[in-house]
Amino acid sequence: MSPYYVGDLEMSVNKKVAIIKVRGMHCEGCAKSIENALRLLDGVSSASVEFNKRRAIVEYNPEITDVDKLRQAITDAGYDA
Ligand SMILES: [Cu+2]
Repeated sequence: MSPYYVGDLEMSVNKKVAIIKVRGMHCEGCAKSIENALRLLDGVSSASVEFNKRRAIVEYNPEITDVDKLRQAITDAGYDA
């Protein structure tokens, strides 16, 4: 079995993508600050917040963190999630 295949398999087990509705954003700056807050969390590999669609898309490792913690980071930043 090639090392590439093993890595690919593990990635699919340890990676999930959450789509979280966010309320209270007023501009792109709000979206950026939420992105920054999410990226600081352990277990988050990428975060992108779409101001126009009022949502956050977060790639995370479910063995390290969970959606409740992602939402908590958004509310801690001052928004509703
Ligand atoms: Cu703003």
